[in-house]
Amino acid sequence: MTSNKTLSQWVAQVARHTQADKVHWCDGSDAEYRDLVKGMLATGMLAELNRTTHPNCYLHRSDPQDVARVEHLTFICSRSRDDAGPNNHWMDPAAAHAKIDALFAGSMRGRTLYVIPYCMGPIDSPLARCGVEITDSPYVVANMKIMTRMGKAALQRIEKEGKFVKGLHSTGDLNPERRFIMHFPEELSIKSFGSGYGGNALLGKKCHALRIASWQARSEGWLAEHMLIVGIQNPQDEIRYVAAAFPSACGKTNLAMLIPPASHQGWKVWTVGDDICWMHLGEDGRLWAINPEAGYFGVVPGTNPKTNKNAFDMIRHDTIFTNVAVTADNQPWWEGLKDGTPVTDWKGEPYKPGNGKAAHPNSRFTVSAKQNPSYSPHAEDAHGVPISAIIFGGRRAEMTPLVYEARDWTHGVLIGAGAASETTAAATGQVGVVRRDPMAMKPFCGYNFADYWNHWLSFNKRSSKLPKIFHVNWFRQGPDGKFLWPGFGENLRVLRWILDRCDGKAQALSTPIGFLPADGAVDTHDLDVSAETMRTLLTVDREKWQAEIRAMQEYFQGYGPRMPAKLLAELQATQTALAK
Ligand code: OXD
Ligand code: MN
Repeated sequence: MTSNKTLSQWVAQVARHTQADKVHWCDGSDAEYRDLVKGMLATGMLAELNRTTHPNCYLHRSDPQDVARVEHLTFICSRSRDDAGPNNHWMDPAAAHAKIDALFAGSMRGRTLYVIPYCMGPIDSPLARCGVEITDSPYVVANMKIMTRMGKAALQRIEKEGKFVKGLHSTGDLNPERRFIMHFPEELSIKSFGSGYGGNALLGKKCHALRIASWQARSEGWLAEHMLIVGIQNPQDEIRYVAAAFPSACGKTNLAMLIPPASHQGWKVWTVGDDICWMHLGEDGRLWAINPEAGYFGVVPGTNPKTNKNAFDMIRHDTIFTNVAVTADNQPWWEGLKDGTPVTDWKGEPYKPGNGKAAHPNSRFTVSAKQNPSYSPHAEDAHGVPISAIIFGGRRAEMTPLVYEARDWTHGVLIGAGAASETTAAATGQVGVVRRDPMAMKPFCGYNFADYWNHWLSFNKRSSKLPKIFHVNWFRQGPDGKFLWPGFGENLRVLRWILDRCDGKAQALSTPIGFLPADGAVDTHDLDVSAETMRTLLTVDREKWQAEIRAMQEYFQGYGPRMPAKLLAELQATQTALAK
């Protein structure tokens, strides 16, 4: 099936070990996708949704114990424990292989083994990287078809380059006791067992494009980040690109598809990516970004024509829904959808109001990026798009201002490294707890954060044309628990301030934590937010920030001697300024 010996031998060895019934090499064609869907409809793995309102849309209900990423079962298996760092769970590679290989033994008996060659990034891009996922889940194959450039063209590229990331996946018996997501960065390989859920099972996404790619990126001098990429076009038709890192389920997809409010005639937003961004230094010294993915695996709840009309329209056809509820006429339904009434919940049981959510809070849509009305005509550019600003963000009910700007690159790296956010339903565990989530990469950095920050800092020596760095927080709440900032389309006002700062135009005040917009510098015309609320959103509470700096110091101590001295000095400078 392939001229690449490593690949054919690996497939044969896995087929023997897992005792798969059949081997299917995926060609990535639409006909193959249709056959897979047909097969899954027959076994009940998929259910067809209302053909008239949602043509070619299907519902998958995952095992109720398998609905999110499992960070506690995710391991980086580097030879040295210190290379994985305190930010990762670590296992010795030989022990990890032995443990997981025992689970794979015979696990595909009675099943088809699918071989999925895929390319992360535009197929002709020198910045793209290829992989092959072996899986026994047709649901994974269908999702990978939407999320990556999969099939023939990817296999041809692999045969030409001879190098690919190996990903082995089996759903096993979905027993959480026998579930592991293991990464072997030195071998460029991944083994995932016991889960069929997105981030654990679609190995091109978090496992390859972030954990393995971040490791590769460090050794090759680029950055693999948990960031959206968006183009902002002003009324003069100039387009500027920003990359923004937010933890999971904090609105990356919404920001990437933002619809300018009525007050902003002539503005337009173009989506390049909604989740992952690979950035390389161009010959011109700027950072150029590609989106390695070809589709979106987005959080459904909250999507409606007001919050994200582009997403709402885009998921009305040719979409796989996972763990949403359904209405009496078989339409998908989720919390935050203004119309319709759920009759069956995400587990497939009759929905009883007052008995929990109808759709799972981490229910998802899988859809091709090409269905997005704001899909950028430059999303397939082989060299990527130039980034003017990098934005870090988190979900913080208190303290963190709406927006602030780093003094310089090193300070920007500190802002990213010190970022924290309230946890969400995207991973199993408690929701709403503040945890440090540097660069929104806590669950995704494939190596020691201290080395990762050093890698970020090193770009300063390589270019004088790096993007400016900012931090935003859309989630500040008042004493009544209501959000102070309207968010969604209105976030364009903040993006405008950011881009104006990049052009040296907008007014800012220097504060101990960085530059904050001067009074009136964020345009609030036609916006129902009082001047007093704006002041609350844009002040630095020194006492709270002093406590925050102490929390960062404590966190950084956990990285011991590998911690970059430059970041500690920058933190010290902030602390001194706050004490004045
Ligand atoms: C995702 C996540 O699925 O971050 O994008 O969990
Ligand atoms: Mn994500």
